[in-house]
Amino acid sequence: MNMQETLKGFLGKEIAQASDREIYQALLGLVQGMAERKERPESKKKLYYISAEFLTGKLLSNNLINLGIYQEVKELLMASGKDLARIEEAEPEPSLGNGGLGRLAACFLDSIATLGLAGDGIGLNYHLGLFRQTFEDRLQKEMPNPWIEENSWLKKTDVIYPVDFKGLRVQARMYDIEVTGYNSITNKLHLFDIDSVDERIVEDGIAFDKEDIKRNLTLFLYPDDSDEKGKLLRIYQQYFMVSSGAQLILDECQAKGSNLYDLPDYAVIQINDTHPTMVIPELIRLLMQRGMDMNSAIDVVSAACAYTNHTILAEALEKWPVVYLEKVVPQLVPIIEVLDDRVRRRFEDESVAIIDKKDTVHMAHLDIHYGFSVNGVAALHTEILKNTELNNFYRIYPEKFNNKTNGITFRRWLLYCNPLLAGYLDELIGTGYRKDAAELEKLLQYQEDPEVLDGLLAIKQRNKEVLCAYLKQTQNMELSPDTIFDIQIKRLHEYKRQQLNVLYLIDKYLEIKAGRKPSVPVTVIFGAKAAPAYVIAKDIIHLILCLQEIVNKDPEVSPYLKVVMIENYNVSKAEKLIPACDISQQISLASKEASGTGNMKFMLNGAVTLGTEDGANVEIHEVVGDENIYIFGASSNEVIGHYEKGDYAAKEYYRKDRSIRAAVDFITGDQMLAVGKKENLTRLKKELTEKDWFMTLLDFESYKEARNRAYADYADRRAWARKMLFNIAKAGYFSSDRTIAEYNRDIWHL
Ligand code: 26Q
Repeated sequence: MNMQETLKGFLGKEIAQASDREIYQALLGLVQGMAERKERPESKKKLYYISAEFLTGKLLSNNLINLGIYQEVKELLMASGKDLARIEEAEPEPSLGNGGLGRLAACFLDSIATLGLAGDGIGLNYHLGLFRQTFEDRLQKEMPNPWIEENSWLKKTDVIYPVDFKGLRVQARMYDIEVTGYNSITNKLHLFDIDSVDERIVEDGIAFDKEDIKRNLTLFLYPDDSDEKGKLLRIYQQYFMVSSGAQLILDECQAKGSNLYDLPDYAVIQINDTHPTMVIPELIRLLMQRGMDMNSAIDVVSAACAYTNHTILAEALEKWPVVYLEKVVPQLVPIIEVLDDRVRRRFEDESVAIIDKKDTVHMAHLDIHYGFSVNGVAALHTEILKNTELNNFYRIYPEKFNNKTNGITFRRWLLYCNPLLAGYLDELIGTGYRKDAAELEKLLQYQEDPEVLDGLLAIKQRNKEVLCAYLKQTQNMELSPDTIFDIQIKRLHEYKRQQLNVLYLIDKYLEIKAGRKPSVPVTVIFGAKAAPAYVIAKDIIHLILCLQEIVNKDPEVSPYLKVVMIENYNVSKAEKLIPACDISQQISLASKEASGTGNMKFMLNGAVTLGTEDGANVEIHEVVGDENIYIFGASSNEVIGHYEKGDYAAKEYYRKDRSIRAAVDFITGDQMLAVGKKENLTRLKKELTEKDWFMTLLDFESYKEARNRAYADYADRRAWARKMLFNIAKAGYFSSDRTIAEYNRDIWHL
């Protein structure tokens, strides 16, 4: 049967007669059928990528591309007057992640399947995922984000495992999502859930009874854990995930003939940050239940588990009080005590203990002692782990530490989101780069070719027009594609320094008001969600929204500068913003951003980075060279030095630098107070002048210089296009196919 007949079969009517929703549902059925019939990898050993987040984004188009039928389906629909892009709008976006770590897990699953490796994901099926963000009175409001429909990518299975909490047994049910590789095999993402979850307990935004575990267990991703009840719920969620996952792993290995003593020949478990760390004691517990002695169980588990670290921020390194674990998972406590005891017998150093003097369990320490590999996610990040943050561990286990610089899947972040550029690359260098990203370098032969340079500019212009139309339609914003598109999209966090970007904009606003008009007009776009309990982050969102109001409504300024805050920034919005970007803002305080992956997506789509020497920016700088990136700010060594000496004083910068003072004072000036809330704005100003833990003011001058230089360079269109070309050509290294090949070569050995 041909595609048309199959699709009509699913629809039960002519394509032309069907609604976009009906066509979406039909394509879902068709794709799922194809994916199920695809080849599965056959191998003794399998990778289990266990993660609290999988930020997959929408799945329809990605699957059509990976199954090799995107073009055919698109044309087929077109022949009946249907537009695939409109049909995609009918698909709800699963919101099973916060940001980088979750999106990385999704890119990895794509690459694992593409490389034909046997590797499944294990996670949780949050019904409401991460909150949906709305703006009310220029403040962030959180709303539930239901994404599961009657007919969805999730397939309910009959696989059920009991999970025991103190005084409560629940049944974990497994749901599966097919993970199609690009012209390759299919793996699975297993998401666990319980049948008794009840969305109706949510009231007033995203508030709910945190103690009603049977009804709330898989409702939300990372419920607010600013209080004890929230922390306990997080432990419930984490244990639920790892216990179901561990049972699945052991069952699958035994079914393949493992006697469990040889578990490491059958399974390798990649622990995505510390959120799934309890899988280590849980596996030990289950192995003992299945008859193994404790010493062997510890050895077996240690040879099967590997840990990835994604942060050096102290507040993100998970620590659980033993008393909390006692309340939720008392069965793990004696095991963790034994694990700690063994460490204490071997090492006197208190700083490497698992349970500290205050009876708190350090999850990362458990991973490092009882896993065989510890990796950072960019070269600089891994060096900081080895030399500073985890130095005491590095000295004990130098052989465990390794770097795996992050990557992104080019299927979603080039072929799908930027078809014009992908098509043009096909014409210029052939399609080989689609499987072997390093082939993008072939583009370098065109660096002096005016026709190609103009071609790249024309594609960027077209993508900007498309974005303008979308923002007109969705946010009623009038924007001009004939301006520089300068974009910062990522979670809101003080270390990422959206506030630095804002201070620059205030400074620019004041300059324009003083009659110094920029030669090229600029459109500055932000997209960011703040954690619901993160007060200062929410204040920064308020500041951006107030500034948007002031700048865009000022007829003297708005012809030269526009500020746009995207509502509910998510993967689908990133796919629209990134291809239209000229300048990619990657301005974290050096040493704080483990890697960043947005930086790679922008580069691949021909944006030029304005950034600090942080995370993977360092490696981007290395491959593109000084000419094709704008680097500014203090180095990570300088920053680490300031922390060690405690000698950074924001007040000094505020006092000494007139433009800093004017910009900071503007935050609580009359104009701001006319549109914003005094409480929020004064709190933020105070934070910036009296604390400024992430050293915003330290880098202000050099940021301003670099950003102005980038704006000036933009005017020489051909020279700018050459920078774009270099960025695209050198992006191959940042393909997650390369990253996954390295994980497999050094860690997984599949
Ligand atoms: C921890 C404790 C309590 C509550 C929440 C958390 C928590 C939740 C989410 C801690 C960390 C996260 C997410 C971290 C994250 O997304 N890290 C990013 O990972 C990317 C992929 O490696 C990197 O590129 C980014 O640099 C890093 O910030």
